[in-house]
Amino acid sequence: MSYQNPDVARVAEELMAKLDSLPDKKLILRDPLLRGLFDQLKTLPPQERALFGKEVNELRLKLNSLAGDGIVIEEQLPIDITAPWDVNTPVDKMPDFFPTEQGSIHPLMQEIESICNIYQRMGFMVEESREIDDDFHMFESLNFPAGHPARDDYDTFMTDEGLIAPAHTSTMQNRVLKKYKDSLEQGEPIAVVIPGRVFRNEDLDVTHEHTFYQLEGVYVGEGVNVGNLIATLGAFMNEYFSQQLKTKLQPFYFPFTEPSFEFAIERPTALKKGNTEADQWLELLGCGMIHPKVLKMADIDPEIYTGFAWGGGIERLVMMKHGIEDIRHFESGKLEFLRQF
Ligand code: FA5
Repeated sequence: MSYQNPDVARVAEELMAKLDSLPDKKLILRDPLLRGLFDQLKTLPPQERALFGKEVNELRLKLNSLAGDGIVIEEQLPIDITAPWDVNTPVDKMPDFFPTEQGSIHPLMQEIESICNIYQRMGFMVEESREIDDDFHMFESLNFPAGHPARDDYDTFMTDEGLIAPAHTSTMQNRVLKKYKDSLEQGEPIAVVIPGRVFRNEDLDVTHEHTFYQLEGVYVGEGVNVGNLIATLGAFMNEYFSQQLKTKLQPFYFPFTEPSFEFAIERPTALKKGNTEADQWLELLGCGMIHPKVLKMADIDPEIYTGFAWGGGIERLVMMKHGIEDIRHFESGKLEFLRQF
């Protein structure tokens, strides 16, 4: 057997040479050289650990079988040293679990569940987003051709190979349109919401994070119009904030919707401020009628079907509901913040 790691290869060679000279071959399993490899494993960065660990384990198994069948290794060596215990750990040495009553679901996850629950009751399916994507889904499928200036508005993180950490959940639009195209053609409108984690190269402040959650919504059918968009979002907001709120649209620009809007709601009572126009309204999300080119990219005929889409920041919505003043609390891990939920 040859080992890729030079340290494992050297120790393997030395231990093999030693094996024959030992009065009791089982002693090879206690050799400090072998133990040294396991100590070394603990110091390695995670990306090197897997291969190194595999090779050290292979060497141990080989020595075990050379030392004779049926050997019971009294002082067991770990199988996965990154785990807090392993299959060989005696019951009385197992670590204690924290009692479950000391843990809780993160407030964002609780809210995502309740947001999705409202949309499900409105007839929407919930689909999962993804955390690595490509140029086609981030830009091309959303009507940002190469060189389109609006590409610069999304400060994306990209690998050298061109993979992209999605900067918005709109990357999922093409996928859900294609997935539900057949049922659309059988008369069933496409109604999907997609919560997901997104990433942007941002200057951070109380309302801007580099990693945050969005909720995308897509609705497509025959004769769908802006009135349906306003009614759908308005119904959601009333349910989420448990009160009847006025809503308004103001013109905006996204390459993948035409016309495009920003959707604002009247400030819920708990967040009422002064009396100026700016104090009355909260802008919550981007939305619009799905651009015909986006439908065509999914082989949906825009002459027959129309639809709307929207995408909003989940943290900002939750901040408004609970009066949270700084978005950075969510990922801070601070217990005094988390225990309030
Ligand atoms: C978009 O991301 C569009 N994809 C929205 C959309 C979807 C439009 C479908 C039309 C159709 P925008 O960049 O404005 O748009 O972000 C949408 C929302 O994400 C914002 O309204 C805000 O609530 C939230 N958001 C944006 N940047 C941040 C950030 N850095 N930190 C926290 N929330 C953010």
